[in-house]
This record gives sequence, C-alpha cells and structure tokens, in this order.
Amino acid sequence: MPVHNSEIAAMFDHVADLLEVQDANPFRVRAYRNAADTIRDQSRSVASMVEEGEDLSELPDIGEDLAGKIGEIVRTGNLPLLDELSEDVPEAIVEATRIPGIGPKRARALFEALDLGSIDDLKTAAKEGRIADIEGFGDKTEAKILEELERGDITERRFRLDIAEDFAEPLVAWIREIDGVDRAEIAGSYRRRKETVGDLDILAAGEDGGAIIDRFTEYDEVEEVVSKGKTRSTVRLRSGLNVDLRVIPEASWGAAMHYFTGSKAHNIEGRRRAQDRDLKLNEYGIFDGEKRVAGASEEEVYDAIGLPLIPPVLRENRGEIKAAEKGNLPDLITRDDLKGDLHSHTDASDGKNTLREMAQAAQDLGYEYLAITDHSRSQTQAGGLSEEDLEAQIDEIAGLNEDFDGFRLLAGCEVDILDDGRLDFPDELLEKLDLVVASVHSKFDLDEDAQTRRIIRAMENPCVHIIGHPTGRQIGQRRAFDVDIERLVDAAKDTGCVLELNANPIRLDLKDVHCRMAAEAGVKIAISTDAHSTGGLGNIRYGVDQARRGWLSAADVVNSRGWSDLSRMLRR
Ligand code: DGT
Ligand code: CA
Ligand code: CA
Ligand code: ZN
Repeated sequence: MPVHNSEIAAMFDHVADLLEVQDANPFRVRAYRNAADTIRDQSRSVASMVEEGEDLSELPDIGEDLAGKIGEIVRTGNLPLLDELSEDVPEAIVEATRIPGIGPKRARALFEALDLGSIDDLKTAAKEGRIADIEGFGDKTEAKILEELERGDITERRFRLDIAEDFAEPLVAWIREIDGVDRAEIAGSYRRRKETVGDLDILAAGEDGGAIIDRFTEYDEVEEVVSKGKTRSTVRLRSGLNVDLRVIPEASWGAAMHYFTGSKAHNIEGRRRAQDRDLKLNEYGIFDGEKRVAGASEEEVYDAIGLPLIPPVLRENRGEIKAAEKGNLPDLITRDDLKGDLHSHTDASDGKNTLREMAQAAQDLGYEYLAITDHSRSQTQAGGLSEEDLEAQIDEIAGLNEDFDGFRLLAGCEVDILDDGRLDFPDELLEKLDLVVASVHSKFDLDEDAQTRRIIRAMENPCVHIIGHPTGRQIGQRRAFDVDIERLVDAAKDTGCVLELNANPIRLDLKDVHCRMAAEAGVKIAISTDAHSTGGLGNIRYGVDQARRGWLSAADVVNSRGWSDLSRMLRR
C-alpha cells in the first residue's frame, strides 16, 4: 500500500499537536512541524524514495531519527509513537485547540477541570455556564467557545484541495486503467477547484458498469464500500475521503460532466434555461421530448441552452450565466501569465533553502524574478532577521544578481505589522528594498475595527507594497481574524497598495469572492506562494485556481508583469 506524502505529513503534524497538548519541549514540537512541511513540499513520493533506498536524512529538517520514523510509516502504515501519544491525550483536546484563543495548555486545563470527553461535552459545558467558573476563563471566553462550536467549521469534515489531490490523482489514474473504461475524470467541487472538497465525484465512460464498479471497490485504499450498484458506487478511503463513482455511456459524457461538476446552484439555472427553450436537461443529456439533442460534450450542452462553455471554476451561480449570455466572461488568468513570485523565505529566516537554491528553482519555473521576503526581527520563533542581517542579505542578493542572465532576485522583506499598525523595521531600511510585504502575525484577537485600522495604517506607509495573507486564516485550523474586507479594499484603492492572494493551499488568502471584490474596485492582486522551500514555489497553481474562481484576469494581477513594468506599478 503506497503511503502518500500528505499522510506522513499529517501524522507528524498530529504528533506535534499531541506533544503540544502534553506541554512537551517546544523544539521537539517544532521538529515534527518542520518535518511535516518538508514532506508536504516534496515533489516526489517519499515512500518511493524509501523504497529506492535513498537517504532521507539528507532532506531539510529530517534527521536520522525522523528518517527512521518515516521508514517505519512507509513499511507498516503506522507510527507507534502516535499510537502511544493518542492513548494519553484525547483527540477532543486537540480539536479544541482549533478554537481561536484556546491554545494547547488552556484546552487541557479545560478538559481536566470539567472532566470532559468530547467536543460535544465541551459544548454542553459552555451552554450550562460551567466554563465561566473555571479559573482564568470567564464569561467572554465561554461565549466565544460556544460561538465557535456552533459555527461548526471545527468539526466539519472537508478536505483541503491539495490533500484531496494526493488521493484523487492516483485513484483516477488507476480507474483509467480498468478494463472497459474509455475515460475517467473527476467532477464536483474538485473540478471547480474549490479550496476544500466534501467528497470526490468521479465519472467513468464505459458500457459494462457492473464490472467496472466491482473493480473500483477493490482499490487497495478502500476501507468501506458504502454503496454499490450497477452504475454507481460510494466508497470511503482509508484517509476518510468519500468517493462517488458513476459509470456512464459515452453519449452522455458531456451532460454527466456538466451535471456532476455542479455547482448545484449553477445546474439549477441551466435547467431553467433549458425549460425556457422547451428542452429538458439532466445528467444524461438535453432532450426535446424523448429525443436526445445534445450531451456528448459540455460545449454541446451549453450551446443547446444558448451559452458558450463556462469554465468550471466559475460555475457557482455568481453571475457567470448572465456574463456568458452577454459574451462578458472574464479572460481568466493562467499559470503561464505569471512572470515571478513575490513572497518567499530562505534559510536566513524559517525557510529551508538558500538564496541561490531558491533563485535556481524560480528560474526552473521560467520566472523572470523572485522576491525574497524573509521575516522581520519581531518574528523570533520564525528566525526573523535583524536590521544588520537584512542589510547583509540585500548585498548578497546584489552579488548573486550579477551572475544571473534574464532573471533577478528582488531584495524584499515580510515585515511584521506591529500591534498598533507601525512596522517592525524603520522606513530607512525598508526604502532600500525592491519589495515590501507587510503581514499580521500577532494579536489575531483584536476587534474588527482595531484590526482593520491596524492594517490600514500599515497600508498608509508608502514603503509597503503588498499586504500579505490579509485575513490570516488557515483552512481547517484558524479562522480569519475579524477584519472589514471592504474597508481594506477601499484603503488599498486609495493608497495604491496591492493585496496578496497567498497561494499556499493552507491559506488561499484572500478568498475567491474577496479577490473578485478587490479587482472590481480596481485594486491589484499579487499571487504569491509564501514558499518556505524550493518545492513550495510549486504551490503557485493553487493561487492561480483561486484567482480564477475570483474572476481575475492577468490585468488584475501584478506579477503578470515583467520587472520593469512591475517596479513602476509598485512605486507609490
Ligand atoms: P462538495 O462535495 O461538498 O465539496 O461539493 P460538490 O459540488 O462536489 O457536491 P456533491 O458532491 O454533493 O455533488 C456533486 C455535484 O452533483 C454537484 O456539484 C452538483 C450535482 N448535484 C448533486 N446534487 C444535486 C441536486 O440535487 N440537483 C442538481 N441540480 N445537481 C446536483
Ligand atoms: Ca463532491
Ligand atoms: Ca458527491
Ligand atoms: Zn506571513
């Protein structure tokens, strides 16, 4: 059974979570988190590296001990350390740490003081007012905990797109090899490139549904066959991800792709248009009475309802049908439009690779430039640079740039926005940089007005070019801080500041609708990876998908420009 990189990474993250709740040495916790990041960023399967006898301890942040543990996971699918820790620490405490303001120590204190066993117990305790009585908690915290638990996103089981990909791509490749399958594709929210997916919807074209379904349920990652019929089946994979497979005749391929790509709201609009034309649209085709008039391709389906093909990323019933009708669909940005990346870290702060390695990786991606934006001095736990370190890095970058042909490193910084909106470095230093990204990494719990004013104050400093990950959310882990996006957009418009679309699949911040709101207001977006390793630069495609979901075209995105245009645009 091949073990995917994301599974190994998730195990290490899980170990780190559990160690944190046990109040273990922070360096040990960090070691597991760093290892998880390294594994997630590998472009190759770590399991196959083990099988080929490669020395994993040569990877960044992987020592002998962790290399041994990876070997163990690859061989057995298990990590005994994780089992041991899980016996000592209830999973519910780990879940409780996802509540903003509740760290590992407070989560443990809460569970121990009230002798709770589950998140449901915690909710009951909050409703009954028992939390407010615990030393160090109080009414406000209790209300906040209840609000978070009622919101439900801590307990809802959705998969981040990048994690889903890890399971989806090998599976669909395997389905394509099944006898009698002519083609197979993934539809649903996955095809629309939504930031998280609830389940996978796979379509296979073929005649002998029964045989294809039988074979599908034998996939070696299937843990449970939830349902199984002649043309459709639902299974649950070992990872917890559910997969629906539907086998359809080739003549219905386009109609089925259209139907199962969704979204549901987009489909309902499509069906209404068909009805207006006295046609019937369903997953088998478009019908005029009993006669199928279209359905083999999606183009045909859209054509029958008087529309050009609408890209899957736009199918959310957010005005795309009107736009298509008027010939106003946006000319969506593509990966090839991007000329460089504007947010990255090196081993000078908390990244894993050197300046030269990052530069090489950026050139391999065909970029004209890469901005190096290591952390500023307040970020002590992320190896923030001192003023002297940054000065030295500026010189080092200038030296390296002499060697490059048709490529340049931009000297930059990801400067912390301090609690009051001032910056972590003096303007005189920032002015020496090609590019300044300013980000919030502290005080996530300010109220909306204070947080918004804090960020706007940073925008008003003309040294700042881009606001990094503007809402601070981490999908499934940390909710966005309270901030008024409309006010940020207005301020960006007034100051000429750019907003980042952080392409890291954990962040994807700004979200799709906010990208669109910004672009409609005339605010420019930077699609940046925030890479902490050479592999991290590859995350750019998630940012591009998100940008497309936000209706962005190349003109809306600053890093679609070459450096000479870009440097002019950034001047404020
Ligand atoms: P997910 O799985 O929650 O991330 O989101 P989707 O969009 O993949 O939703 P899912 O898996 O429930 O269904 C896949 C597609 O099938 C959905 O996007 C549209 C279509 N579909 C499902 N149920 C209905 C329905 O009741 N009416 C219509 N018109 N389409 C539906
Ligand atoms: Ca789905
Ligand atoms: Ca589904
Ligand atoms: Zn950051």
